Amino acid sequence: MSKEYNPKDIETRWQDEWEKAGLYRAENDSRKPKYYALVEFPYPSGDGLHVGHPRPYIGLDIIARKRRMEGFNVLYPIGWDAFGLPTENYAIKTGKNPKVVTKENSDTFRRQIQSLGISFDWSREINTTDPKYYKWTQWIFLKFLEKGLAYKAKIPINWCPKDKIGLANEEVVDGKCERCSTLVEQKEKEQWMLAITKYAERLDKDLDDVDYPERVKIQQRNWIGRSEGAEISFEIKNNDEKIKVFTTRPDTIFGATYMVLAPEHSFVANNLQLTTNKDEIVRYIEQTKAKTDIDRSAEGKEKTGVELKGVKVINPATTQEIPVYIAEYVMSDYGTGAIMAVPAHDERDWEFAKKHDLPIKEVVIPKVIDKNDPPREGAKTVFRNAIQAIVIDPKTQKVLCLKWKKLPWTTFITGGIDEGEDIIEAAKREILEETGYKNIKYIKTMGGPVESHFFANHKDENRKAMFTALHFELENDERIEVPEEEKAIHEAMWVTWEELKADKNTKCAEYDMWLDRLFNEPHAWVDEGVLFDSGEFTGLTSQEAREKITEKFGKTIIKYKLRDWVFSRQRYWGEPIPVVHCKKCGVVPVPEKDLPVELPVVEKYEPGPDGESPLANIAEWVNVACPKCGGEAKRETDVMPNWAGSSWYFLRYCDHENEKEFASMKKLKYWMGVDWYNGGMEHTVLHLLYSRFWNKFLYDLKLVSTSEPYKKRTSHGLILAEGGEKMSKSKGNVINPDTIVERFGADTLRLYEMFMGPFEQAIAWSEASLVGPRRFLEKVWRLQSKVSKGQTLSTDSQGLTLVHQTIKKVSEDIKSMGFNTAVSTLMIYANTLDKQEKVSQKEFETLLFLLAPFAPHITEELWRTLGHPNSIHTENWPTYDQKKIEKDEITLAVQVNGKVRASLSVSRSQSEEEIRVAVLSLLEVKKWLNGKEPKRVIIVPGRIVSIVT
Ligand code: ANZ
Ligand code: ZN
Repeated sequence: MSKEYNPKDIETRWQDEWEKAGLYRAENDSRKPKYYALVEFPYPSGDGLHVGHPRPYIGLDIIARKRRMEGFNVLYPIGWDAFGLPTENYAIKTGKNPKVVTKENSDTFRRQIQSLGISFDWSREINTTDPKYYKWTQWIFLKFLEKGLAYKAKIPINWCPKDKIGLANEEVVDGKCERCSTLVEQKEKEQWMLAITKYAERLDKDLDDVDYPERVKIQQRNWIGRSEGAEISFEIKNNDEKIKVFTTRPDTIFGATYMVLAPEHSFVANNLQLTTNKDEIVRYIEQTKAKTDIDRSAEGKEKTGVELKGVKVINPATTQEIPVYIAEYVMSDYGTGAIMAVPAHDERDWEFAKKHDLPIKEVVIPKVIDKNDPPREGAKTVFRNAIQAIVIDPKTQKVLCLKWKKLPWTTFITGGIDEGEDIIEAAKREILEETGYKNIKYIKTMGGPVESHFFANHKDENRKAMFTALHFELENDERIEVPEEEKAIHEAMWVTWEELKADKNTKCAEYDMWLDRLFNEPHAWVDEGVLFDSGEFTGLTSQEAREKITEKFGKTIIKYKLRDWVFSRQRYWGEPIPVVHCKKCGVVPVPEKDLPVELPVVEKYEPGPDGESPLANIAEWVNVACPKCGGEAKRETDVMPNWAGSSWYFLRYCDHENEKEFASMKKLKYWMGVDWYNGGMEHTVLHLLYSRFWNKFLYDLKLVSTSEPYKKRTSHGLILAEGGEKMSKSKGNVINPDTIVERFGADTLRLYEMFMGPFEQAIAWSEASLVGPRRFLEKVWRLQSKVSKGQTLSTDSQGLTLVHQTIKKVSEDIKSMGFNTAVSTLMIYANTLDKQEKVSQKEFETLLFLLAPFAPHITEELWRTLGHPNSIHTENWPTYDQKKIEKDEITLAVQVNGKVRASLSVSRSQSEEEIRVAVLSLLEVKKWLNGKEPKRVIIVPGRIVSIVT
């Protein structure tokens, strides 16, 4: 027993034993309830594992292990997501076959993961590059094809003109080719597409029913980009055609002063003959072609465009003719590829209108409700057309205000506009009447009016005022005498903007708005408000107007930002797309019996001519007989993107050896959906969306049992290098788990990674901190010498409470991924046991059970040393008794003659006599007893002491 803790004696021995016993194998045809825990399977890179990789594996390992101990049949599988660029590029560089590279790399990964004692069911290991696996990836592709969801389209791809290859987005760095730094172009190429947009609505809506972190749902929703709006047709002058626009702001239609089409809009190409500046138009279209969507829509970028001279459309609301432009900021593949431009209320349209000198017409005005004096119910509402004059003294930059005498108000100079009166005249008149200043210079009218709602105290009525603000400057101090009746109401004074802002009586709900209009560059006002200058809709709120205007001029539609998925890559190391191109029959799917279409072994992995896949260079592979007519045909040489294999791998784990189906419905029904899926935030958008899409598609074909694959999703934080930088090979700061296992043991590494900080947060590695978890394990090791065999759980009530509290806390923390606090709870518990002279076997075993998911090797060793024949990992998870947890201390209310006068803390174990003595010695009680003996003292255990005098 004096033997020291040495993980090297223990860890690999138990790992071998467990594997031999098949301890972590998920059972088929089990009667037990199932539990499916899943982590994202890794890409086996040449660098091997770094310490960041195991964080999620350990986290879900703890959950999987606890679930097994709770009696579940657990599926916790792993495999390799092994197609992809780094391996291909490595193959190009070294001439090594990617298959060989993949085998080497996954062997390393496997060995490393196994050295950590993760309870993966290795018998179900899968590899996406194994033909037995990708046969089914190809099979699913053919289903997409059969259902019309896989199709070919010409779309722009990133193209390096020097290397003559298509580039994945991640190979474009700052717009340049990652290999040769040439500026990347956009080039149209025929690509296979998957129609994920057909599932946009469900992918959005069904997020309601899954347990994902809110931020994950938000990211998914933003990517899908659901947008409710209106489709409105604009007639073309002297032409029977119409152009449809998509707008989310139909309420602004009266302000649509021009129209913009995407340069690719079919109307442009089809009607060039109508225009008088054809060359200019064609040149602009050519220019835009080379640009990416991100370039085109970048904020703050100069808004270029060209008018289609000779073409006009009619704004259906104003019936006015408006010009038509093409501009790169309108995308061809969103909405209808055409917009009604409303410069007054859209930033991009504003910038464009400024640049091209187009009219800006304000049609929605702010609606302001005075929070200090909101309109009152029952009071009559009076409409006013009014001005606010903002007079500034250029010498002091102070502003002229009115301090009201009988009301706690500070206002600008304000007053009604008389019928037919010019607003500048009205403002000047008010300034003179109310302040006496004679020489005032008009600067500008500060934008359109604002609709202001407030209760006018001095008139006892609600006001709905259309305020227009005007900016003036004081020329000199010359004043006339202000009439007495004005003086009685308010007094004029000069204040600074700060004073005005700080003055709590400042009665100007529009204050921030005026400040913005006074001091900032004019800009679009994009918020909602009240309609202005909009015919019969004037005065309606934006929301009311949206409905009414849509009804009159168009129809409601829903658009999504999501685009169809570009599903082909001109590469080697991917799943061949299983179709054949026949001169006679066109695209012919490879018959199911001929699947998989295997990747041929080749010598060179460079792309083919004109950016074709390297497969195009292999004539013997490419040329085949058409499966339909037997004539000359060629294989498709594009391969699938890396996302393909991971879009359905969770299904294959359920039935990984099935040669007849990708997985049988019976097995899927038992195992799916995944109960808990943990993965990185970097996969929150694409992988999660793609796999949800494939699952839904297969669900619709009645080939899987649930419409959502994952019931619950969580994300772990990254482990950063010491100092907080990202670990990367190029920075030379990568830490290999092998060295940690060698020096400290796998259990210490596991415990450290769980203890280092909250699981969801990024955290820096700290070598020095590994000592803590190691010492803790040594303490647990030493505790075995204190165990008095056979003795049952502590009878000491405090000890008993701690045991139950610890079970509860650790159980709950694991459930909520509070792994770090679970570990500290176990540390406290171990410390308490360590302070005892003797430790009962029960107390010690409880510690081992709770620690087993975190440190599976040491707990197994200690458990067996106690003489148990079976693995600790098949034992039952300890349960707790809530009653024993409630704090030993309880608080009793103390009543004197029916009224609560005091309270008293006592231990649960105190006797009634002890309580009686304690109560009667309380100062508050003595006061009421006044030196006399109580008539009665009634003790209701655990609740109340009642004293009658
Ligand atoms: C008029 C308008 C007035 C608009 C206004 C906005 C504000 P989301 O919310 O992203 O769906 N739009 C429509 N199709 C476009 C395209 N193909 N390329 C670029 N912009 C396009 O945005 C919808 C709004 O974006 C639409 O509503 C349209 O401009 C613009 F005060 O129409 B709006
Ligand atoms: Zn044919």
